Amino acid sequence: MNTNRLSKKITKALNEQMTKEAHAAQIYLSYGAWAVGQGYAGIANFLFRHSHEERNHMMKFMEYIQERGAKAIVTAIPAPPADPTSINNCFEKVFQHEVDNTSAIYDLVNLSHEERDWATFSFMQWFVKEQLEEETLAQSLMNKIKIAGGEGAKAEALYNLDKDLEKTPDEGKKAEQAKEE
Ligand code: OFO
Repeated sequence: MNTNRLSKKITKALNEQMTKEAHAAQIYLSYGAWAVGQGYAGIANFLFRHSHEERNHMMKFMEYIQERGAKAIVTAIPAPPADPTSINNCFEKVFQHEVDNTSAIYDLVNLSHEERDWATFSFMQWFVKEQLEEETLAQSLMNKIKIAGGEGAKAEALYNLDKDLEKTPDEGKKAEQAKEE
C-alpha cells in the first residue's frame, strides 16, 4: 500500500529546501570560523548558535517529509560563499541570505497552495513566522553595525559590539517555543 501523501513536485521542493537549510547552517558556521580568525569571539559565538538553529530547520523539513510518507534525500551541501571582508560585510551577507531564504519559503507556500496540499501549507506557516523573526534579527545586526560606524567602525566600537553579541539571545528561538506550546 502506498502511504506517501506528498506529490512528486512538493517532495522535490521540500527536499531542496531541506538542503538550503543545511547550506544556511554551513554559511553561518563558515562566517563564525572567519570571525574567530579575526578575533571576534562574541560575534563568532552568535554565528555558531545561529548555525545550530539552521540545522534544526533542516531537521524539521526532514521529519515532515518522512511523517508524510515520502523520502527525505540527503545530498551534498554547496560550499559556503567567500569569507566576509569586514564585520559590516558579514552582516550584510547575513541579511541578504535571510531575505533570499524568505523568497524560497514563500515559493513553497505558493506551491502548496496551488496543489491544495493544506498539510504542507500549514507546516510552512511556522517557517513564514520564523523568517519574519530572522529578517528582524538580521536587520538588528545591520542597525548595530551602522551605529558602530559601518565600514569605518573603530576598534572600540567593534569591541563593544563583539561583547554585545556574545550575550544577544537568538531571537529566532521564539518561533521554536511557539511550536512547542
Ligand atoms: Fe532557516 O532560517 Fe535562516 O536561513
